Amino acid sequence: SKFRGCTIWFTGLSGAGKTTLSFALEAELCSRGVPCYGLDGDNMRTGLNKNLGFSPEDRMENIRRVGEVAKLFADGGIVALASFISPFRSDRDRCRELHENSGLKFIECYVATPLQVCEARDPKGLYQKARAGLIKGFTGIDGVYEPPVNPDIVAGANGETVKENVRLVLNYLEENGII
Ligand code: GGZ
Repeated sequence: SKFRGCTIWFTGLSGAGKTTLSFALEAELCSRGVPCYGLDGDNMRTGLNKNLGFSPEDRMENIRRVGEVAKLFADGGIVALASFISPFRSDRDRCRELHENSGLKFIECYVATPLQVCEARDPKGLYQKARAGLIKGFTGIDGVYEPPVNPDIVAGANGETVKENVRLVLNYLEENGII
């Protein structure tokens, strides 16, 4: 194939736009004939990871399993698009190591939408519930989020449109010989 498999890992707060960006990117890659597959809470937490909640231990295990699954996709020549809060730096770093030990590229994309913007969007009303104390340990409210120190790509920090963010990631993939 003229394409290489890899994992693009989107990290950021709830409501930051990780899944939106990865869906738009998936559509664009598909239209160019690049094999790709989106992994997110909706398809991982309802199946393989349905026994996991949101304690720090469960999030660690969620990310560990997702990392292993993404690696299998990447190894199969597919661009795996993983969209998870993945709040802990060490968990993301372990996913990177797992890939690089197998000679696979791991691209960390920080979707850096500020908490204030995420909370104003509140598409599922979860921030409101977290503020009211109805959800404990909600990321950004009373749960930690450790931003990447040296992300490969930063999207969404300055109110870019989805289209602009898709462009940003595509440019990176082109410049790095992935597509
Ligand atoms: C954060 C939570 C929580 C808590 C439920 N903290 O906006 P969403 O709804 O779709 O994104 C959030 C999703 C996070 O799942 P992840 O698998 O990405 O998380 S992690 O990487 O930390 O394992 C949110 C919902 O689940 N949700 N409770 N306490 N987000």
